[in-house]
Amino acid sequence: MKHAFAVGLALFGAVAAGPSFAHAHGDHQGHAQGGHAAHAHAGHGAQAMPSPDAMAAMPVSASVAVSACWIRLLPSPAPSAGYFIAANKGSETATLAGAASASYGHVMLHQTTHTDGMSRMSHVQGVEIPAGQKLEFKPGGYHIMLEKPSGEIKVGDTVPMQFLLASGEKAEADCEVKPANTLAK
Ligand SMILES: [Cu+2]
Repeated sequence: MKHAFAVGLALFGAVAAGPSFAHAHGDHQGHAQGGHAAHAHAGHGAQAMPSPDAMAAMPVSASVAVSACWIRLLPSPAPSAGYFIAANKGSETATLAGAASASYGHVMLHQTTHTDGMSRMSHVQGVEIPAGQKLEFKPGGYHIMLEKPSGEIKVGDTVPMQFLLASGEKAEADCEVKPANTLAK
């Protein structure tokens, strides 16, 4: 993922350099093509979470903020679920591509869907948050699935969580650990 992050920076560089090369149409096209391919690659790479070091090096988003994060603790080895509100104060759609925490070895974005009275859970690659909108991750809908706790996690603990955006930025929140019978914050 360090690679994908570097590609993201290169893409930014290509876009920033664009106007100065506007007269050289051929070159500009070349940059645009390369940039597009790099972007697609970075998006694909977001399926695998970056290393903790890479995550730590990512800039914090100025437009996307996560709040009201809490975790419904289930006894291990059952996965616990995390819920929160992601607000996009920016002027462009943001895509939440994943989450990570030092307290869990495996964190995935999930969605619960209900069809014909059946409820099922699926892994989602990315969740779009339109400009100016809030998206609530709550029981029965989007959630983060938390597996492989790195130590004992108890009700009342606070778990730091990092949220990866497809832009290569991150948002951070502290999640309050609540009992299994909690229905909403
Ligand atoms: Cu799930």
